[in-house]
Amino acid sequence: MDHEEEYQEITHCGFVAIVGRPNVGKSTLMNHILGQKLSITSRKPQTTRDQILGVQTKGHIQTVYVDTPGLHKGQDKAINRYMNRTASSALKDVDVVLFVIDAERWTEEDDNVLAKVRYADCPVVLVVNKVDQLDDKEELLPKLAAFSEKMTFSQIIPISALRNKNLDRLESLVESYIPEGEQYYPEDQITNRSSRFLASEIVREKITRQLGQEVPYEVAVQIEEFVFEGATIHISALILVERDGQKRIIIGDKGAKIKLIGKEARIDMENLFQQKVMLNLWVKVRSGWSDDERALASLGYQDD
Ligand SMILES: Nc1nc2c(ncn2[C@@H]2O[C@H](COP(=O)(O)OP(=O)(O)OP(=O)(O)O)[C@@H](O)[C@H]2O)c(=O)[nH]1
Ligand SMILES: [Mg+2]
Repeated sequence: MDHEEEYQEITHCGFVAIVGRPNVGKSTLMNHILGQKLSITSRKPQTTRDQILGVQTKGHIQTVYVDTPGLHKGQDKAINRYMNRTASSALKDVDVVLFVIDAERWTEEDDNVLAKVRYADCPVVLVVNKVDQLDDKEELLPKLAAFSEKMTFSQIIPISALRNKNLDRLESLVESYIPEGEQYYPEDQITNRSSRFLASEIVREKITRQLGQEVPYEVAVQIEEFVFEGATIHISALILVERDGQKRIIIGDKGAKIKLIGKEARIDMENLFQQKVMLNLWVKVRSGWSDDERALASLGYQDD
């Protein structure tokens, strides 16, 4: 017998889709499990637009979390169709599905998600998030009982992603479903996304967080320059909006708003890249980009 083979360590590797309607805390959950901010988050729905992988390698187990855009209805631009398609496709070829809901209430949009996860051919775990927001803790048990009627879930786990409550239990459960297999990513890799992509998302997060209701959905960010010069990364980002009024809002009075967005984005980039960053932001109007398939593809919103 070949001794090398005999002593070879058995490894595990698997994919975990994080799905749910917008704003339930999917990206917060992935970031908090990984202990690293990879996916942008905000109080507004439809923050995430793409699949973003978060890779966690703990010794012999590699778990690849797939954060997805919130599945939604009622808007039908090309960007909405792209987001819904992206989220639905994550349900294929994964080993576990985490169906995230808000403990506060089950909505029609959750029914819409349920209709999709029902046919997943792997275990589906219902993750009941934001339990910290329930005024009365007594409410939780009857709520969990009601949610359990929706379909036969493998498990139902109440958590607070933001407050790191019960995440260790969720992680152990997820790991129990990860099959044997060769690890897909090197152990020091944490995402499939490029630094350019992560930089553009950070800018989009700051815009989403800084601005009022109507602007965020119509903003895209394109990285024009990403160059290393000595110890500094020089980054130029172009912010695309749909209308002239939105450009004025983003720039703000005497440029105050865009200055703030730039400062916050730079701080996050320096944390993520562990390097000094010089960031330049530009705003441009490109009407109709969010409903134009070709414009979307040129901005990187295209199916793999
Ligand atoms: N109180 C509380 N807030 C939370 C919790 N988890 C997430 N949030 C907040 O909920 C909001 C939405 O969080 P996201 O992680 O962006 O939600 P998402 O499901 O990824 O949203 P989309 O990308 O738009 O689909 C943010 O303001 C989070 O801070 C939680 O456990 N408790
Ligand atoms: Mg998200």
